[in-house]
Amino acid sequence: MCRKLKQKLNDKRYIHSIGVEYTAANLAFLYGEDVKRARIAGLLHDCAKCIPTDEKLKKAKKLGIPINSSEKANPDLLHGKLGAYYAKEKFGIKDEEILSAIAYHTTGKPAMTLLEKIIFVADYIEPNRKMIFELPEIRKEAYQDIDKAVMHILKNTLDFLDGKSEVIDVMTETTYKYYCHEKSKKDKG
Ligand code: DGI
Ligand code: FE
Ligand code: FE
Repeated sequence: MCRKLKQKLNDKRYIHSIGVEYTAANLAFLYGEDVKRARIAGLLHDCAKCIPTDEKLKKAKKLGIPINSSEKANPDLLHGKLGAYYAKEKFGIKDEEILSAIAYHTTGKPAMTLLEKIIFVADYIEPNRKMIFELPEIRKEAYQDIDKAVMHILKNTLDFLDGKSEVIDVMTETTYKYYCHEKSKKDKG
């Protein structure tokens, strides 16, 4: 699996994928997720990242993957959904939850499963990531309260995209609102 993945990625992306694999394994130890599934999802999550941008759009169209307006404006966002397709077709992954964790690792989605949250968070905090705003805090939160880390990452991403005047995927926004709402329900008791 590693050799095949290495052919599809540049060195930097491959090293990042190994980092996500091991970080996901650690989070799986802590929260009681299946370690093997976490490792596979972590390793493969970016398997479609290095496809050239215009080809991402072409491939997604050809495969009948639904493309929303933000994905059309920024086809790199499609690497999650395309990655889930390749994980299934080229790497033989049949576990739907692994495929979904790969598909939604960039935007998250409302009511994520534990495995989906682990991949979403591991992608952001893995040790090879260049320094991101508040990353040390988020790394600690990931091991104390994974939902807190999920929210913090979404907030950072939305602020970052806002600052760059980038299109914001409706799913990123929806996920953030969902987790804010969940938190306020929990705080009210
Ligand atoms: O693939 P990685 O770099 O490991 O990480 P990722 O899949 O989380 O992708 C990160 C990039 O995606 C980063 O540049 C921010 C961007 N991104 C995340 N959510 C959105 C987004 N970009 C846009 N335009 N809209 C989003 O909602
Ligand atoms: Fe990614
Ligand atoms: Fe990644």
